[in-house]
Amino acid sequence: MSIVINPVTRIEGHLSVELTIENLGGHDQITEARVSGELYRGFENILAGKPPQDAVHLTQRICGACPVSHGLAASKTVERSAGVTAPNNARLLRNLILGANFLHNHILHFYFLTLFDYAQGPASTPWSGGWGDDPRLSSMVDNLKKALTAKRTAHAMGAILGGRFPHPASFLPGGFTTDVTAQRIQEFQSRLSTVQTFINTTYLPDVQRLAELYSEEFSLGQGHGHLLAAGGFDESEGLFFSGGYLLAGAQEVKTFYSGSILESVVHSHYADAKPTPPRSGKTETAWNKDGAYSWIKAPRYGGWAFETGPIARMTIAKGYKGGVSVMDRHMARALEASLLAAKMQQWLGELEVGGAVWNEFQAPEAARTYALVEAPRGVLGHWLELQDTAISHYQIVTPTCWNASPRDEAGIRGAMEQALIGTAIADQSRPVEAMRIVHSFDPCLACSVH
Ligand code: NFE
Ligand code: MG
Repeated sequence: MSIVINPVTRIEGHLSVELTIENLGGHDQITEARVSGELYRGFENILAGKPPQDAVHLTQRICGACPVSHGLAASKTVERSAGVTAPNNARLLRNLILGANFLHNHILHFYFLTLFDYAQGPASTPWSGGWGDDPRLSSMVDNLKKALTAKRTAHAMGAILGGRFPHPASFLPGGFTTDVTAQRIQEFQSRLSTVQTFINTTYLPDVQRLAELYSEEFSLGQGHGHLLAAGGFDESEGLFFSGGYLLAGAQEVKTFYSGSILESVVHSHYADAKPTPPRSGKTETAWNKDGAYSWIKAPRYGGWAFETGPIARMTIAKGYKGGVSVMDRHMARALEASLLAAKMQQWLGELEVGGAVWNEFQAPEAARTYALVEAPRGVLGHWLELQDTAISHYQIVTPTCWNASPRDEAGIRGAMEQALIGTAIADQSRPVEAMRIVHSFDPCLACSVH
């Protein structure tokens, strides 16, 4: 039989999941899966003809969950068009507001988007109607208010340095607009310490406890198992998270050449074209195209369908030694939050009060550039072309494009589709196993259909 879950709730945006469930070997399991992005946004086309500086603010409006990553990717892409780099203070300020966004995101994801696949929520709207009912997790539900405070505090940290959150106003090609003052550092630092304590004494232990209770989910939702990271958080030399790719079962992280990304549209609602690199790809809608079932394109690298996100960053850059599964995704996300909070304390200490935060930027007549950054959900790329000092071409590939992509020309499923295949479903009227898999990716559909 076929089950359609539409809309998938407790995510950002409009996602539909269609599952074929068959009885094989005496039990019901998922034998086919189609993941669809249900909405078209059109940001890439909106940007055409605009001054490049506008990309920094317009692309942030793709998403309220990860606007910082879009602001950062656009700032870098645009400043590179003029060969300008941001001063050291701006690098640190950018890391700090991106970090604040990661901490906010990861706490929100566990307590508000994931937990109710396992536990019953409070007996009031909007918590009723979930599929979780495990009474052993009631202490985690009791942490909901603390989690809300912690995520709000992380948001406030971003506003202290970003001017406002979400959609910080302080990004600027060539730097950042916030002056570094002792007061701002102190205000950020006191909040960071609060959030860091919450992560280390509540969030991480709660995830570890869930992983103990549901250890079988270290083999749930494994999928292709190929991991991709661009690398992110600039250090004075190198990156805090190094990038690369790791194929399932391989030991060695390989170099990732972003020029080899190809986007397929064979099953997407876009005019037919062969797989194309984003530097020349187009976004031309073709609703009702035969065989199309998603507004998400299908990025591929070397022909593989990669998964990206905290599990990829932690495995590739920080020696996380689990596998790739539902519970590994949650563990990697929580461990990343802890690691990042500690690192942010260090970046804060490196800020120079009163030091320069921007370098002059002037848009060149013509240029072609790109930037890859790490967003909370993984690899984010922006590609820019300028003509007559205006944007003539802009393409974006977001993390959820990788994770929730449809099939490609070779019939290879996207990462989330593949992770669903083979999953045993105990009760077809409540396919909670499928939701646990989908939620473990932290999908953002607003980003994916940009
Ligand atoms: Ni809308 Fe985003 C992140 C980006 S995911 S949340 O993280 O880019 O596709
Ligand atoms: Mg795109």
